[in-house]
Amino acid sequence: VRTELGTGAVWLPGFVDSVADQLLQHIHSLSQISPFRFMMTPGGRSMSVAMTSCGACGWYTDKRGYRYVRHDPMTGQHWPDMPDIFRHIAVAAAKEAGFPDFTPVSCLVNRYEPGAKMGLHQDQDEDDLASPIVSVSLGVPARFAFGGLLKTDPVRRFDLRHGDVVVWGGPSRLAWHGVSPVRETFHQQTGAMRYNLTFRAINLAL
Ligand code: MD5
Ligand code: FE
Repeated sequence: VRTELGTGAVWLPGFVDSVADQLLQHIHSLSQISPFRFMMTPGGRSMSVAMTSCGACGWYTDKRGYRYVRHDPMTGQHWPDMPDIFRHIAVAAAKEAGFPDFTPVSCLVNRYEPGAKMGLHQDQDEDDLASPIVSVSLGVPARFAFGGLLKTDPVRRFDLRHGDVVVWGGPSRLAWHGVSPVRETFHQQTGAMRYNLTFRAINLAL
């Protein structure tokens, strides 16, 4: 199944169902190397979503701003390698959505506990806005808000479930989006948590 949510935004429900347990095991392993942490926005507020990364660089925020960094500031070491199965599912999903040249450089791993949310924002720290972002949802569902290119454009809301993949490319790459507070519920594989993998191509002289 392949549903176009907007121009360039392709929803692949259940795309990773058969490998979801393996993905969760890798999330556990890589979080032993670079732990989940609550980062600080440049405005000085702690995020409610806990994050870590794998791959050649990782998204980071503190008082100095949003950026990609080659080393995990928490450990001083490189971020853990991107597992092969992560890279393979990201490339396959992008291909399925019509982006055959996608090469993920970084995977940001988001962990939502009950009540965690992500306010309306655009992803524009990658300096490669021609490439899509591939996102993989695992665990408890989340209500996702998908807007337009202007912050004031109306948003559509829909639920992202365990195993779903969305490829955000073309004009949707810079659409405003957010995640409503995750409700307290139980998922067999993740307990109360929702995880989201976001695969990104980065073009920065780091
Ligand atoms: C999430 N994460 O569910 C989402 C999935 C983030 C983030 O938003 O920045 O970590 S990625 C959703 C996304 C990316 C790029 C464009 C659009 C959505 N979009 O056009 O709606 O944790
Ligand atoms: Fe985002």
